[in-house]
Amino acid sequence: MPASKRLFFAIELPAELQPQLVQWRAQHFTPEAGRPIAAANLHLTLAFLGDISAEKQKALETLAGRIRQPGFTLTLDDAGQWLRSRVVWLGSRQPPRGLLQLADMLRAQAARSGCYQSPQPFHPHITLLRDASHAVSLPPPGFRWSFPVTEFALYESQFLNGRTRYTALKRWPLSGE
Ligand code: 2AM
Repeated sequence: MPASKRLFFAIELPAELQPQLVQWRAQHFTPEAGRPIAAANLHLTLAFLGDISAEKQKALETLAGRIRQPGFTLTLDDAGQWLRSRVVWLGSRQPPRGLLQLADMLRAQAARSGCYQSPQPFHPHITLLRDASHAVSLPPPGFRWSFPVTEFALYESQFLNGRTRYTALKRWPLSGE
């Protein structure tokens, strides 16, 4: 009997953007602000699935493969902190409609397949720091990165040797009509 995996759908950041964000983060947040997410782990979650069986994974992969949606441009120009979940994040002041539609579809498919979905509205974000339990001062506005999103992926979250590692298991193109 195969073990369950902890899975989520997400958007990967372009490889060249990862070091830029890490550098910007180091310039604007002190080490006491929180625990930085490793460059390779930076991502934008679309739908969190939790620990699911291989069978449910397969069913959700089939549904994800049926999504037909064009790509979109994602602009990162907003930052914030959620003290409740103790994260500092990067996001969009105006998330593109394509991003919200994609997340809605994946979250609806996940919910119909029995994966609990938070009733809170989807707020697309890239977690930069965890364990940020004290209010931090946020970088002044004016930062901005934009990149085309042409695919989304199913990720596995593993905790190995004291570290969290996210691995893309499967990718789907955002391919228009
Ligand atoms: P976060 O960064 O805001 O914590 C993998 O854990 C990804 O799934 C993270 O991006 C995390 O968002 C997101 N996620 C959403 N709901 C989650 C949950 N209930 N438990 C763990 N991660 C969750």
